[in-house]
Amino acid sequence: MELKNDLLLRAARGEKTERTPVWVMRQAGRILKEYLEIRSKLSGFIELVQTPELAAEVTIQPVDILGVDAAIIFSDILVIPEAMGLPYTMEEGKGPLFSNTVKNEADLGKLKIADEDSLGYVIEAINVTKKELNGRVPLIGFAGAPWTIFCYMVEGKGSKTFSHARKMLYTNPVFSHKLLDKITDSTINYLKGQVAAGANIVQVFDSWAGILPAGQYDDFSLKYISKIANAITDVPVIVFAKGAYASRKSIGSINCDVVGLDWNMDIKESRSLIGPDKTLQGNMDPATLYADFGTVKSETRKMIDQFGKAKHIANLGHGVYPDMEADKVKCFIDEVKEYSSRL
Ligand code: 1CP
Repeated sequence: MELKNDLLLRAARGEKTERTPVWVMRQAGRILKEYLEIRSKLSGFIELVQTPELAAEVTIQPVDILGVDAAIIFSDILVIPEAMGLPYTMEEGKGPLFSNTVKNEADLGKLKIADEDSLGYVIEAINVTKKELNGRVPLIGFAGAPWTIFCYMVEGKGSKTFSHARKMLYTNPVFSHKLLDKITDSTINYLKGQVAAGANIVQVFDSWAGILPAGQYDDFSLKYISKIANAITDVPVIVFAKGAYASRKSIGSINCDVVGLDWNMDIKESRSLIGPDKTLQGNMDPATLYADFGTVKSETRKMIDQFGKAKHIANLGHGVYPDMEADKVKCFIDEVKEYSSRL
């Protein structure tokens, strides 16, 4: 179907656009009261993710309420470990918890390679979302990067250090690569399924990129992201590797279309490391949205000025936080649209 607003896709391919497209990481399911209303009627987050009609509804809310230039399918990166055989629960206020972790060859042997059938509820949510979006804006599909998923599968929960996962890289690199391979194959199947169902672009979230030193990052993470980028041929691929300062040059050399920057990555320096070809995404400090409206606007303009008008998708440097006001997020979005269309 023809998209009425395809700014994001054109910018991702490096084409000129009338203005800078904008969306916000974690725009669905964190800050909108309309989301919390739906969520409060259900047993929890997992029920929402697994009910396609409701997942579609909360996916579209930010398009209607905030005016973003793309929707991102409401799901989580942790559906992959689940489909591979590690179920999780979402503990209120604490985050995810896995009852089993991957410790040895026997655990690894029991893991399945996920296919789109094991994630049918996400594929169905994409089908419903596409129908209801009716071509208004593109739909972003996503998955976690294999390294970030490895962190949860080995650790079993969120962590500041992911020391069990990091220990595994040093004590058993061969095993680590086998697990990363299995996650990568699962992720490729999953993303291909999302694209077949109608996702117009996909983002790979490497949220825990920043805890690895550069040499290990290239070997244990970027290699697998690169494999994914090579396998997804029909739509643009965005790679967001939070904190991967030392690896920006190598990220610039893989076969992706867009590189996401976090808010500590200097824009000019990143452009010179990544090179002129790729589109950059980001990167205003999310905490700016705690400031007054005037500051939100002036910081947004500063960001636009540094990226310039071409080859940029405006976003925050990481997701919005749950206690942020929707009006401030909207102010950021409106200012990107207004200011960039005057350039
Ligand atoms: O825009 C959106 O919010 C779309 C849906 C979405 C996305 C893109 C959710 C829903 N999660 C994610 C990605 C995700 N999940 C990432 C990568 C992006 C990032 O770095 O923020 C990560 C690391 C997760 C894992 C996760 N899921 C955590 C973090 C745990 C930790 O390590 O501390 C948590 C708390 C979740 C739960 C979750 N995921 C999404 C929602 C709405 C929620 C909250 C669940 C609830 O309602 O209780």
